[in-house]
Amino acid sequence: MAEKHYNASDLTILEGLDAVRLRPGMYIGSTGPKGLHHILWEIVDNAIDEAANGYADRIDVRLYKDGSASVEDNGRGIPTDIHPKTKVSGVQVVFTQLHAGGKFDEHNYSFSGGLHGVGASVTNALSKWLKVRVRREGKTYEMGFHSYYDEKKKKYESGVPTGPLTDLKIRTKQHGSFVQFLPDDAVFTNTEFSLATVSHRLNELAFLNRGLTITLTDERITRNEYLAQGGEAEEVQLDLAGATEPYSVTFHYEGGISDFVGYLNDGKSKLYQKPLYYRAEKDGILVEFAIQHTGEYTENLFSFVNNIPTPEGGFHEVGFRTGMTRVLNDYARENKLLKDKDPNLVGEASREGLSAVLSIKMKNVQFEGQTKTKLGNPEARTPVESCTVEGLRALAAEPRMKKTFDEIIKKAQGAARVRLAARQAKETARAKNSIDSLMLVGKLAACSGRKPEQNELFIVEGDSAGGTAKQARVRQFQSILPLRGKPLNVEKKRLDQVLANEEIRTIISALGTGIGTECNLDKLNYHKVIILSDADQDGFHIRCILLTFFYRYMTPLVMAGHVYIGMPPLYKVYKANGSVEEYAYDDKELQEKIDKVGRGYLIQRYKGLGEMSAEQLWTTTMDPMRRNLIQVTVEDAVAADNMITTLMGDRVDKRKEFLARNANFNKEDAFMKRVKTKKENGDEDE
Ligand code: TTJ
Repeated sequence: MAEKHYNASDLTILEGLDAVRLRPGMYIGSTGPKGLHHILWEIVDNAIDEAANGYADRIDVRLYKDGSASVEDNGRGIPTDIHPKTKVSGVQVVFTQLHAGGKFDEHNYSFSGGLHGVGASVTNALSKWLKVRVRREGKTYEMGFHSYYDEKKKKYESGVPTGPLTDLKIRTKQHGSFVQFLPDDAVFTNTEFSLATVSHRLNELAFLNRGLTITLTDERITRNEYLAQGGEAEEVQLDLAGATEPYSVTFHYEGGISDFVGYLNDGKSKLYQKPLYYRAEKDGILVEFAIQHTGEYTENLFSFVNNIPTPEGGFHEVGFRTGMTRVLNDYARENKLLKDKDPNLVGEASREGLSAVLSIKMKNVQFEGQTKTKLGNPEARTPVESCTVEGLRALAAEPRMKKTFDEIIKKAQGAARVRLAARQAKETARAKNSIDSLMLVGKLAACSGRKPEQNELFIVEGDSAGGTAKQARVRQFQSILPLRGKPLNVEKKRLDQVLANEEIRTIISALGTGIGTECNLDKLNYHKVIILSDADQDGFHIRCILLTFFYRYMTPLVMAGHVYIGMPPLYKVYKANGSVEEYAYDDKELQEKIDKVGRGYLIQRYKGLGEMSAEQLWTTTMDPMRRNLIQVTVEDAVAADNMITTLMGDRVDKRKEFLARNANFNKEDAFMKRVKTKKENGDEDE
């Protein structure tokens, strides 16, 4: 007989907070930065629920110098009365029982399946301490919890009350909940909240919950410090108060997801001025969407389920797209924009240049896909489709909307014509494929290894640097693809033109995945695709163009984290006698290296990759043990799309201003700030 390790009492203990401690990953995904932020979102989600149910209209989030964070709402307050079954206060239940909380009310849309919605007790279990203050029915209550190592029991005690829920005897007319906690550094690899991450998510939540006011205050940094770092301001104006006041920002959108679409389309030309908006409930699913067509050529649909982004799509997106195509075709036929003999407009064409936000709320959510961000509930499809049809039909029936819908149809018809031409161009390109592979032989210095997981493709700016890289590489796993000149600007081109470009075709053939809807990562030849460009304006531009191409046409490649940016050093600090040679990747590091080398040093500033010898390029930029690689992730697709539009779009003024503000084109450049990145072998998550 196998040994019996567990009995019923073991199980009940393990179901408590100890289980969370033992396997944090099971509850929050990881103990890296994602997991850290997750325990903040658990608390924020509770406050959002209270607001979504109409009981709160303010949420204040604060990040403190000691590393703790707090969330406060002006809702009803977490229940303080004694729970009849457990004989402890509602507050204690919420913070010590897994899965406890208002979310499991019948009236609420509870989250499950994904990682969100594991409950506030998980935050408590993974915090050094947690404080709760509740104001309700005129009274103020407080309760604390802590986690510590119990020497006697030789184990960690997690989320233990420091005392009972206490009535502070402070009368108040206000009501709400305040929760502050310090993430435990024994659990998380890094306990520093990221202002950019928190800010981005709270902004998104404000868009998704119209009318709600969310403020974020970061006590770790003053307003002036924030502005000096670049902030989001166009013009930096420091003031006296800003020298001492913490940085604070407020998110509030009366228009909700319509404002979200307006934000996505900022700076783009629009087919009609106001986004179309609709909201309805069907079969227990709440559906809300806002759409607006632009003059661009790609589709931008941002979907959410229970306020959680679903970049991998799923059944709700299928329903939405199907519904849209149906209404537009019906409209076109009824208004004789399509003749009886004309074929239907294909959905893709009617979504060209579309920016849309789709937000649904439903119960028992199942998330699927590579990154668990795809809605797997098939029952979501039909209700979303009928709400979309109902909403768009109602809008199209309004006489004042005629011009808008006519414009949408006109644009779709134009797109359909171009698509036909594109398909023909693509077929020609396919026919030429064998020729392409032949052309590659001359350009691509392919590696000898046949294991894609180990192989790296360096896309190198310029033939000369390409030559150096070919000498420097380890032939076994490193391939070099030199790029001559600039690849074309993808933003402005349609698919057929992108495909016609030789540089782009070379990249597509080298990677092997195919593009667009046909992009298949199983066929990827290189698990690391490394862009290596000069640390100057041209290099920055080339990098942006390549990233735009990957983002738009090989999205899965970026999503799966296969795209990297190689970081050549900016300086060499050395001694004339050759006894010392140090490399610096930014100005801060330059000073450190100068200090380290001491007297009698010389500095070489690298203006381009071409100035380096093969040996130098290898040690500083290509050797996996020593190089500085930055992994590009498009978690922040909204910001990336915005930046790409600014940089590559029609707004020359914006682009110039953007480039002028970001003179340092290396490590700290704007792209790095806006598109989240991580260093190679950094976090274990993401
Ligand atoms: C539950 O049903 C009775 C009335 O109060 C409902 C409730 O749970 N309200 C509530 C919880 N409002 N705010 C919260 C909450 C806020 C924060 C910041 C953190 C947590 C864990 C809960």
